[in-house]
Amino acid sequence: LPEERPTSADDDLDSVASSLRSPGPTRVDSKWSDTKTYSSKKKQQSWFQLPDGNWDLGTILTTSGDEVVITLLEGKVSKVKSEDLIPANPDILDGVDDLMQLSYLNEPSVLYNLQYRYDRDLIYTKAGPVLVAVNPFKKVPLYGNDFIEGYRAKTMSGPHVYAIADTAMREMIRDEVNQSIIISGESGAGKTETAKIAMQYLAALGGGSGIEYEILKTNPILEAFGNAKTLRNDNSSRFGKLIEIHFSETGKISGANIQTFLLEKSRVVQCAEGERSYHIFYQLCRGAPKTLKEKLHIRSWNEYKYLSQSTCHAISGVDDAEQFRVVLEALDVVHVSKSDQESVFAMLSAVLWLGNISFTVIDNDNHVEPVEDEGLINVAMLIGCGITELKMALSTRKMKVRNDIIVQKLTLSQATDARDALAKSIYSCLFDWLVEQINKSLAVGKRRTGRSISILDIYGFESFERNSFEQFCINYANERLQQHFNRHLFKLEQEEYIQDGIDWAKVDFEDNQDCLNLFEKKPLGLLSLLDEESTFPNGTDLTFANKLKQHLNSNSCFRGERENAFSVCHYAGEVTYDTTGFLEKNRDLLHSDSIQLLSSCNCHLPQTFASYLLTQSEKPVVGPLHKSGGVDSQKLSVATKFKGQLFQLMHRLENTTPHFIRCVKPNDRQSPGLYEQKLILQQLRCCGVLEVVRISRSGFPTRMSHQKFARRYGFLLLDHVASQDPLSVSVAILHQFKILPEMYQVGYTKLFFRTGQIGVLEDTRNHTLHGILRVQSCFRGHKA
Ligand code: AD9
Ligand code: MG
Repeated sequence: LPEERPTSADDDLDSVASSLRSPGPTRVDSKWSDTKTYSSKKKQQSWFQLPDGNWDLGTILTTSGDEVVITLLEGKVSKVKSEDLIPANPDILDGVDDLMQLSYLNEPSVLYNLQYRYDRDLIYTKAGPVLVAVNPFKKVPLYGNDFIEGYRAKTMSGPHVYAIADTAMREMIRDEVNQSIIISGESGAGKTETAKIAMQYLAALGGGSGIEYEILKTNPILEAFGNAKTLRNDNSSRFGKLIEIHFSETGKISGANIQTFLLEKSRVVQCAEGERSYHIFYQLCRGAPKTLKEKLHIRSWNEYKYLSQSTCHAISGVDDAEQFRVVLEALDVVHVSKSDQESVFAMLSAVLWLGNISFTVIDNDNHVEPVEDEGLINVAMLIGCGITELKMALSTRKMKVRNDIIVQKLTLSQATDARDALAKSIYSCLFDWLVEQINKSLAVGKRRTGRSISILDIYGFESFERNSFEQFCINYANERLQQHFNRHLFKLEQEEYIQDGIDWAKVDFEDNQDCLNLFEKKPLGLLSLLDEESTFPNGTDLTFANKLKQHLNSNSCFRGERENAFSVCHYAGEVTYDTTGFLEKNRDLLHSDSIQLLSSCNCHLPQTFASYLLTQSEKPVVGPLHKSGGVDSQKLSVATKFKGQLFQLMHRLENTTPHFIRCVKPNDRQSPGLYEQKLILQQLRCCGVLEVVRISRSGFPTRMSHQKFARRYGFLLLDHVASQDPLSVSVAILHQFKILPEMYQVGYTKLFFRTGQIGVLEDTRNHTLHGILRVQSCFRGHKA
């Protein structure tokens, strides 16, 4: 009988980390495989790793010592080491809808199972309590009213987002506990689509008041203003989102609230080749009616510097003008008045024209003045300020020296930064303002029941060639979410064992608290040190990196790297961050001159934005403290604000019953039918799906009711069993096959097995059945 190999948590982290470091072929990795628990037997199907890193299924022909001869699928015969083989599951387990049902839980088996289903458009699979969704990149016939009705009436089952939403709905009503659906995955994996599918289901079941229609209409608005085409995803969300949908006692939707996280502002002023800025800009340029275009001075996309930095301006299959009409209609639905809509478009036009403002050098010190051209005039007109005031705000900075205010001229690069900072601030305030309007429109009525289902669509773990401040924040968020995930899962496992009355030996599971401490500890954690360095006038990205190395080198989750870099051992692997730009992005300064300019405008949106920016400034101090005691706004740093949001989010989630959906991207080309094993495996590791498998491996992952077990294997019994009740038959089978007591547990309703155990029984069952069939056919042959 196979022996269970104890796995150490350190082994696990190391192997994940090293696999991320070297993107080459996946090693035959003891972590997720049952290699050691498996003795190669003749006829047994096994996974064999090809030189390209992919796995192929082979059948063992002969074994001698350490060596095995196998035939691979295309008929090729190879001689391999038995330790390089990983057991495959019996055919009856092909495409099981829950990975927990696999007898052999190993990476190739999990990959194969997902692929088997994916090839049949079954894009959803359970991994125990987690739903795995593999992006089909095409329309799949799994949605719509018939399916919604099927899942509602329980005539349809099987893994599905609808099933998750349905469970959330039922548990909310039954247990009177708030629910959350937590969706994660990397860019382009399908999080936003999945969130929309869940919303559709909840809207269909909880609809009636009309508010569900408004909720669905928030999607085109937020996507227009917060999504953009990137190299990874034509419709990439550049912000995180939590939507909380409230229900009445009878399960009808009574309102909703949206919270957003960390919008990527830099995209407004800077955009990589092949990518686009936010969709709304192109929609406005292409879809605005002529009168609006004339009134707000809207031109073609290629006349704007911000938009023409990238040659990419269209998305195949998307009609921006048509989308603009969709957005207009959605804005009507969420009660943004026509005049407010016009103000919104005026702000967008102002942002675009800001990018066209240029400067001329006026003295030998490289000081500049804005050129008084169309760009400058249009911006002043659109935001409602004087041309002189705008020129001043863009080219000078007021400084307080003792009791005097002096005016300092800006250099070209300072002025350009001031201009871009203003554009970014206007855009991000506009985004916040829109979310505020949406929330007013969706506000929960007076009859609050306090019951809600929240859907979280947030960026997954990111590890690129070059990782910057954004990845730092995103990965920190994922570290927090992972802890939430682990703790919940652990609790669930425990509950199921206790419910069925079995011995619960504590499973060993990895906590990522050390890594979280590295981020959060005060005063010597990554975030504190970042804030501290951000307040130093002479702080630079290099002094920041040095400070980290000085204080954190002894931390096991931290590694100092060359000059401007450091590495963090995340749960999903080690990531190296380049500190270039960290301090500036963390400070995210807008000069008080610019805020004052906005507050002096005679249009209501700029004034509102100024008040947003001022309230941010009143918070604790971060931002370089000028030796002269400058009048620059001093505000909460980006990282600290994000941490605050994250704590609030975790607090909200902790009071809910979570449902996890892990989205997986099968290829980088956004094309249907292409299933790239290596890419998928890496994601499964990063999003903790294999961690679920690991946790279960330490316990008793295979479960079968007494009835089913007795029915399936009862005929293998050699001796007569006195009592025919399923429990007695089951126990007799266990005895006959000499299954070691530590390999199973008998619960009240189910038998619980350690991994691999059912495989042994299943093999015997198959051999016996084949034997019977052979005897039968011989017998028939004789008769003939
Ligand atoms: V990002 O982190 O915001 O860049 P997401 O949100 O994970 O990313 P998204 O939901 O935008 O990815 O999905 C990317 C594309 O995959 C969509 O535009 C669809 O074309 C495609 N997709 C995703 N899920 C489905 C689906 N269930 N059915 C069909 C899908 N197509
Ligand atoms: Mg998205």
